[in-house]
Amino acid sequence: MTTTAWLPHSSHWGAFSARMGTAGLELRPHPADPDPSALLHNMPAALNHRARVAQPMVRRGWLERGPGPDARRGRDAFVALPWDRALDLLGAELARVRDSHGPGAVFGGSYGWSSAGRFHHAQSQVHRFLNMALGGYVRSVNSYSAGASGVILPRIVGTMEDVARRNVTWEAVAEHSEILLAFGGMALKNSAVASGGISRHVERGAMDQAARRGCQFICIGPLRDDLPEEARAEWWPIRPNTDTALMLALAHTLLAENLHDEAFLASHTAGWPVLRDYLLAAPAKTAEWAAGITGIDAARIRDLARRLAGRRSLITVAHSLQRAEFGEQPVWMGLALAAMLGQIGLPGGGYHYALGALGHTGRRSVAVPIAALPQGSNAVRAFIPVARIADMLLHPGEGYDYDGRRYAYPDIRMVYWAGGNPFHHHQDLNRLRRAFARVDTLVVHESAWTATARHADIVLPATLTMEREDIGGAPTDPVLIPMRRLAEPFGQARDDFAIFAALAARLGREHAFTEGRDVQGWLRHLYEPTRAALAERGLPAPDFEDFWNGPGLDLPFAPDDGGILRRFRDDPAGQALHTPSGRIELASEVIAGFGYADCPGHPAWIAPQDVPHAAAPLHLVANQPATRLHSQLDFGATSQAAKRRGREAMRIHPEDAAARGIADGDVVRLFNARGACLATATVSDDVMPGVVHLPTGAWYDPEDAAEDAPLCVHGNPNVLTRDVGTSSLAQGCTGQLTTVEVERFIGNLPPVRAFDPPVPALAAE
Ligand SMILES: Nc1nc2c(c(=O)[nH]1)N[C@H]1C(S)=C(S)[C@@H](COP(=O)(O)OP(=O)(O)OC[C@H]3O[C@@H](n4cnc5c(=O)[nH]c(N)nc54)[C@H](O)[C@@H]3O)O[C@H]1N2
Ligand SMILES: Nc1nc2c(c(=O)[nH]1)N[C@H]1C(S)=C(S)[C@@H](COP(=O)(O)OP(=O)(O)OC[C@H]3O[C@@H](n4cnc5c(=O)[nH]c(N)nc54)[C@H](O)[C@@H]3O)O[C@H]1N2
Ligand SMILES: [Mo]
Repeated sequence: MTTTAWLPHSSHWGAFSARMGTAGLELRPHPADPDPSALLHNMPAALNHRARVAQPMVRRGWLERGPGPDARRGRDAFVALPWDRALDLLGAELARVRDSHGPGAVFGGSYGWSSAGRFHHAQSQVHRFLNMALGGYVRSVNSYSAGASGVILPRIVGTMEDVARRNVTWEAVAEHSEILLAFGGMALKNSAVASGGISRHVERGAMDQAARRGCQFICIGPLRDDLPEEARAEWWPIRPNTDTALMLALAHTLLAENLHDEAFLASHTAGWPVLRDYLLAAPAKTAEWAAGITGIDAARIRDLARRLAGRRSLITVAHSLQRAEFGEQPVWMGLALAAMLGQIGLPGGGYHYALGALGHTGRRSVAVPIAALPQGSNAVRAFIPVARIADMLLHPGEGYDYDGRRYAYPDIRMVYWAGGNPFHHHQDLNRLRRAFARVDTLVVHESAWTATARHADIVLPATLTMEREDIGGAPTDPVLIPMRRLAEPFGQARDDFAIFAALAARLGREHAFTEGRDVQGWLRHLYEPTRAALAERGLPAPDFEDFWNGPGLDLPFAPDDGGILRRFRDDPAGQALHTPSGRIELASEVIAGFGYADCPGHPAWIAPQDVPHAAAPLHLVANQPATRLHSQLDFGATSQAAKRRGREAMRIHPEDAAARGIADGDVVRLFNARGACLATATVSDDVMPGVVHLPTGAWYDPEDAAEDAPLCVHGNPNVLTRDVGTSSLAQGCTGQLTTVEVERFIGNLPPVRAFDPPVPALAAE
């Protein structure tokens, strides 16, 4: 298919238009985008890459011996089958599990980002299918992004939506903020991405404008580049996972020097006396106390507290801080610090959880509804906190604590994944392999041979957005994009919708799943609420044909009104928060009542267990990658250009490199008690001493698949991270940080095979 016209399309990293030239796909960013993302360049390679899944494949052991636990998952050969045969086998297996164990034996949590179009959104498709055609599934709650904060924030201030989205906007930062204390920074690489799409990347410009006006940006974190140059920031390196101690010391100084806003604390918060007593109780949370924990000089801590007081200050806490042991604490203490400063609810001031973590934050909200596929209702009640998947599979029936209650893990026989990559997102991947070995059947829809696909029993090839028609949009972006098809499907790839419709037919539930609509029928149906709402407001509301043939439809924004925090500030009694006290809770009787030692009733310093020690003397920061979205399109041009010698680049401080005889460009081995991976060293003082930085997203590539804890030769840090919850409260993911040792790799360098498809076995019969 070659087209001469430029057709609109979209992705999580930006709206664009494209045409198929003779040399392949040509892309240009949305014309309104002031700062397009380089992640766009990952896309052209995807259309015909050898890593694509070309046809349905079934694992040989499963085909020969039938469903059942099998430690050969991830090491076995695959057999190509025609679509009808593969769908018949899968339909029969779904019916078997449902009939002999019930739908509660199917785990369909299927966590993952999927792709930008709203109809073909694979998460929504798989959930709808399992609800409509199977009678439900065990789901997952919360996210890897905000596992701890998603649970604690509603108990102490408001929902994620209120605190991380409809809060301080970038316009308000540009105009009003005077000092912005960013715990974990606000790296532009992160705000480049927004689920559902983004037409304008505004963060660089907003920080530039604020800094020019005189706003002081302070980046608290282990990496210098967690704030962009345009912010002209001070960089304060901090020992990882000690931010709560710094926050407590800032609070202590404010209190000791009477710089805190006693009136705001009295009118808008509950529990201040509890927190105040904790600040003063032995050991007093003084700057000297925190200096020993954080590695930051006590005099500088005091000075920072004085600089924050009496000005329009904004405290931001990145998601990353809570993706760590006791991750609830910095989220809570950051809020408490902002409450003491008394700026919450003022333009450009107060507390914005996760500002800049994504391109959804700091934005205004679109005032009309955006297409979303209805998922139906789930008849199965059982769920797990999302990052407890390996625990669930390894320990069926065992009890665990979560958010004030005791639950038992369900007994899962079948796992169904579409639109996510657990071998990207989960921690301690060697443990995850053992967990997946326990199930009867693992099904994956994928466009490429990710490690998850390689560990599956049934792999069904899915189209990319570029190979289908969809509607792109996000509730924080002012353009709805007709995502036109840019290329024919690769090999025999099918849309997830088509796969589920065919399976639903085999289960006698086709009409319930499709409602009699084809893709175009669904797009029209899902477009209608947006059109009707536009018409109701007297705005241009084209019919579907005109929308489909146009460049993208402009959507109105709701006003920038500061959200619930502004309303609460202005009228604390009339616009009370949905917390037990109706106020910001600096201490929570409810949380105290749970009696959790790992999450007490007020923000507290709890010393982490995973700290550097003789066998693992360095902190590892395993954060979001700058060159791709998670693991998506790791084979693309931008992602590949940043690798060195084919491996992921690991940054190390010159002192730590010298102590280990490591030179820039050396291949290194990172290891700890859980696993090991290779990477290539970049020696740089943009990372603080004592810390190495290896982003996530390099496809897991075990050297010898027969071993229990094989070396990943490509650089996936999740072979090293710990599969442990944040606390009994939220049980969130703690993958951001762990401890490792690093050494120069000597010996024969094993090749990277992550992008080579598995060698097909001959058909079994
Ligand atoms: N160590 C560590 N680990 C982390 C984190 C960390 O900070 N440190 N961060 C965590 C966070 S915040 C997140 S959100 C997760 C992200 O984890 P995931 O969301 O699971 O990662 P992705 O790589 O985006 O996985 C999406 C998968 O869906 C596939 N896909 C895309 N479109 C389609 C489609 O239309 N159909 C089908 N069938 N498949 C499709 C892609 O090919 C890809 O394999 O990772 C978490 N893991
Ligand atoms: N390019 C790109 N952008 C993305 C994503 C992606 O995969 N690629 N993923 C998106 C998703 S799903 C999410 S949830 C967000 C995640 O947003 P975040 O979780 O905030 O992003 P990270 O890059 O993992 O972490 C931000 C920074 O926190 C710092 N940090 C780590 N530990 C500590 C600590 O203990 N203290 C302090 N002060 N700082 C620390 C690290 O230096 C890191 O660079 O990013 C989104 N944006
Ligand atoms: Mo995330």
